[in-house]
Amino acid sequence: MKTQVAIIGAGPAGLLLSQLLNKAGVSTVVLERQTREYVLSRIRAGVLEWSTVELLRAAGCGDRMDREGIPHDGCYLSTAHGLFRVDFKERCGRQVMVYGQTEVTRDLYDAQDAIGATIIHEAADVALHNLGGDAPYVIYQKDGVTHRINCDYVAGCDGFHGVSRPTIPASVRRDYERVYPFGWLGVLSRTPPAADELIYANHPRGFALASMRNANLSRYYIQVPLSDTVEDWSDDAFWAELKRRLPSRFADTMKTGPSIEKSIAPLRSFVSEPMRWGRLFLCGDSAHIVPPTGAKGLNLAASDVHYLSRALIGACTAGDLSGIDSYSADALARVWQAMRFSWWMTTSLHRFPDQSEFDQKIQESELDYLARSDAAQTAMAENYTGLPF
Ligand code: RFL
Ligand code: PHB
Repeated sequence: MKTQVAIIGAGPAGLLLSQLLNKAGVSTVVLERQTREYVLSRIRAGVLEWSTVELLRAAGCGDRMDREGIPHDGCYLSTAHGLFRVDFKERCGRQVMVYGQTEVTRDLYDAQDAIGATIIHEAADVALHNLGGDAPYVIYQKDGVTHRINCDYVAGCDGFHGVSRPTIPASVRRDYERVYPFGWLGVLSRTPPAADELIYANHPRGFALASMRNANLSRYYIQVPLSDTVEDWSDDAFWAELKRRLPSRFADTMKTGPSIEKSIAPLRSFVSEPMRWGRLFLCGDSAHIVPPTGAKGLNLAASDVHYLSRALIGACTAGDLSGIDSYSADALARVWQAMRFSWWMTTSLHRFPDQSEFDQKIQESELDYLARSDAAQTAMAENYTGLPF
């Protein structure tokens, strides 16, 4: 088989890249390790920056998001000093869209089906070859048969545990990492959201977040020790702990119900540089991971896709190599801004096991300053709604 761009991974990065390239007349083949059903069953991010919203519209898959997504003008923060709201629209003129990653992925699959794109599922043992030369190729197994795809470029959109990043020699790569000493226990429930907007709560017992998917689907998280397992948390125990950490104004009226998904995710910040090696381009979680506190993971995948789609369209349709030459630097500049913001949200809102009384006072002062200062709220609003790309 021959294609211009072989895309490894059918997560949001791979599917959105494929969609934008196909629309511009660039051929792609997407190789995905899992089944389509598995990809569509993953519950992950829930908040889209406005630039992500606009990119999805430009890709021709924004109609359902525009009908069913919920634009939010701000969010609540709950701290030792009480509850306050940051009004994004007032501070920086922008909003975010609450629309689940599961729905984004479904819309992207539908759009890819509509234009007859090639997505191969259950592709095993994907291996990338000749990336430093002019004629890269990808080998994979499907149903016990070995296949080969010849291509001009390879996009590594295969997430943190994919094959693309490890293909870049260790001597070329530089990895930067921070692992946080706690995880998030997440619950999805068919209940009305606790509030009209998201609530980020800093509490002596640990962080909590009240989020939502729609008028009858809520997503909640609490900070838990890394040693905890899902089996340690019955639904009743989860609701009781969540209510303790949320402001009573919301906790007292909150509707609870059976969990329809429950999982624990570790938190880490990770960046691998560079994001290009020869004809291989890393995109999304394959190159970087953020802790979910700033809601940036999916949005960073979208900004990488923005830079990479423009670069590959220039190279494949006009022989213009300037975009592929600057891709890594362009993407990384924005990645590090989101890293900093996600790290700041995480360190400001969580309880760290080794937090000294001094650290505690500094954290309280940070949040107190945010509560009082227009400038601090503007900085948060600008970063939360997304720096431009
Ligand atoms: P994805 O979504 O991980 O997709 C990568 C795809 O590549 C496939 N793959 C392979 N395919 C072929 N061959 C191989 N060798 C392959 N190895 C892997 C995988 O099956 C998968 O389909 O990466 P992408 O597209 O870069 O998108 C990034 C986002 O998914 C990610 O940033 C966010 O979901 C991060 N994230 C969250 N972000 C938020 O903003 N808020 C959240 O609440 C939130 N929760 C989460 C998350 C990520 C999680 N992961 C990765 C474990 C919860 C979890 C559990
Ligand atoms: C979610 O709804 O899953 C969500 C929202 C905001 C975050 C993280 C996760 O910061």
